[in-house]
Amino acid sequence: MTQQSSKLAERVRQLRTEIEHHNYRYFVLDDPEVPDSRFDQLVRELREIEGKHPELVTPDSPTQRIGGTPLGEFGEVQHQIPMLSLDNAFAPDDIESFDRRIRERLGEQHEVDYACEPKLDGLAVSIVYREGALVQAATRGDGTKGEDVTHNVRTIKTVPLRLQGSGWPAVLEVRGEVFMPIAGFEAMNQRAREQGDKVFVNPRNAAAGSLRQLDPRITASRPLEMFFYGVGLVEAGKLPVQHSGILSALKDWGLRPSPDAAVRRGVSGLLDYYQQMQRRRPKLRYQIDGVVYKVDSLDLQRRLGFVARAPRWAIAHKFPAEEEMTVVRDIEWQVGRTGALTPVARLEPVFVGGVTVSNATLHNIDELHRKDVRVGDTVIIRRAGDVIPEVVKIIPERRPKRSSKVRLPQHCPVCGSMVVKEDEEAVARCSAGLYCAAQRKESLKHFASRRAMDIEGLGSKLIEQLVDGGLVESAADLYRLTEDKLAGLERMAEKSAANLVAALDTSKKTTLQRFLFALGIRDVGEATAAALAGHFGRLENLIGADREEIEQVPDVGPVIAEHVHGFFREGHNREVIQALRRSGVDWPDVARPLGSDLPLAGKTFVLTGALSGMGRAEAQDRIRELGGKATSSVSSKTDYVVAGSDAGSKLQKAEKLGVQVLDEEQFLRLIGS
Ligand code: 5U1
Repeated sequence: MTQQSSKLAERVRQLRTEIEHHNYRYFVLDDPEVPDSRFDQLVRELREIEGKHPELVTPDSPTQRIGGTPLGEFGEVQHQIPMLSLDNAFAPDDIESFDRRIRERLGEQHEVDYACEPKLDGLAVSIVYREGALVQAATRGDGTKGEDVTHNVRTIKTVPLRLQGSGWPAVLEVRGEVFMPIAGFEAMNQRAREQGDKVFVNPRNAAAGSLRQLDPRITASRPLEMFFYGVGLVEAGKLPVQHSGILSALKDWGLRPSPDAAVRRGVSGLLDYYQQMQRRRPKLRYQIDGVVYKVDSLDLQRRLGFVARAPRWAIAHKFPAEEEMTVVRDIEWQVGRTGALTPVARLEPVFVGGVTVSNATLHNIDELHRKDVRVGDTVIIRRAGDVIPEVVKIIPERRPKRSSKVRLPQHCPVCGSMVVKEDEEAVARCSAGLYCAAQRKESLKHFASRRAMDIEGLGSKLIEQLVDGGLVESAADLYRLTEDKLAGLERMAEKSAANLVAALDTSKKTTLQRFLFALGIRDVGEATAAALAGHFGRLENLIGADREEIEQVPDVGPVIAEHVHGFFREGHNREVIQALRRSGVDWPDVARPLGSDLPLAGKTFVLTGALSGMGRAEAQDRIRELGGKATSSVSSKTDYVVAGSDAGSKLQKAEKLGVQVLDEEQFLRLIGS
């Protein structure tokens, strides 16, 4: 070897070590040391040298994730140690029995320590590292034989091609779950829809479909990740004697375990963990279908052994299914605050996501036609967390013989006025505005809501009674309600009537921002209302402004400006505003110190967890640019907590204090990204 080529070989080694280190910081520790540009520069340099000197390329080089030509078929891999399955539990009683069986078998009086982890809804995969290099990856298959997916697993960026650190066994088989994060799944399906390609039903199917590609370039283009949860074959090396210790060792070697893994003691510890993860489930960036408990001590695991194909020392505690099958009894149209017609499926009641569901949204007519849902269809319903249940898809094979396509009604089902649908809009609307009782009711519900006029005790049911009974037509009528008038309503006690009148009185002292938000102008959310209030300072200035002036407000585009301008040109709206003012609804003028016309002026934010689309510093900068304040601890003065993935105690505190929590998507919308 010439002096120059040995220098190059040394540089290649250095670059690989540095790139692998940065991969580890980024993917495993979630704490990158260098900006992306520096990382890209290192990879570029390595590619350049390898391009000019192919003799220096090795299979474990970070440039070699996508290698070789597409396969004709998958090879078969015999698992040296079978990949077991897990028994399932659903109720707390099942967990008590599991713990009792374990303690009886062990003759143990004391509480047992369990390693707890989320159970990812993905695909179990085994990977073998020899001398620290990834040599084989296989699916679980039937537990004894799987498919060789080495070429595809190599393309997953969170799977290291070489182990980090030191002390790993000469042969180490690791096992874990390959999954697709929800955001990646949705983006991928969106692209597929745009290109007229097949869409995947859920992230699990998408992960399985992506891993079972004969062409690794396709797998490489899919947003797959992997968490590791255990080991199989181990040769020439020692591992810690507790499962939790093994997970720590895997992490040190660059094999990322779930960040939510924890050790808990006894049944109460397990049930506490279950509830904690169930609360977090809707906010996680990936799907889980339960949690897994494993006896932490490997010695106790060995003493407990196996029954059939499942270990006695582990169990999966499943969450209630988020998807279920049921039948559509009817499809009705609901009219919203802005007249939007939403098709709603009335269902045979079904238990899903922990509650009984009998209605599910179909979003809008385009969505309804895309899914082609019809009365009598058997459908899959999804309810995740507190999200409104929705129809995922129909089962075509179960469609009754005679069924007909649902059509958009020509007239509003509530007031009979014409329904209009602009070509470029997905929604169809009732054209009657506030003359439509449905729109009136929804506008009043919005007007009274907590973040608008905050009229305590004026809930949906009561508003419906008031409108149906002819007591209230517009928001101004609310302030003309008296105890006597209210007392005539069904189920209205004297005390409640007095309380409501008092609450109405209290709500009169408000802020311009809240008042503007309460008016329910189309597309004017809280941030836009704040921006308008800050910019114009006084309502009269906004009412008198022309469209161009309104468009000057940060983040107000031509469409919103048109809605705002149009709203105040409408005589009926101005009359209602005057009547409200005459009833005593009032606010201080907005003082305009520097920056107060920015949309987040006066709002305090706390960020917790990781955002997938931007770094924390960038998010904080954006908040400040828009006039808001980014602080680090949650208090009752915090306006919003932005919860990224793996959000921690700040999220819990926000929930306890009733502070509004935004997920990444809501936050991005708020900051206009
Ligand atoms: N998190 C996790 N998922 N999971 C699945 N751990 C885990 N362990 C498993 C399986 C099938 O099996 C071992 C307990 C044998």
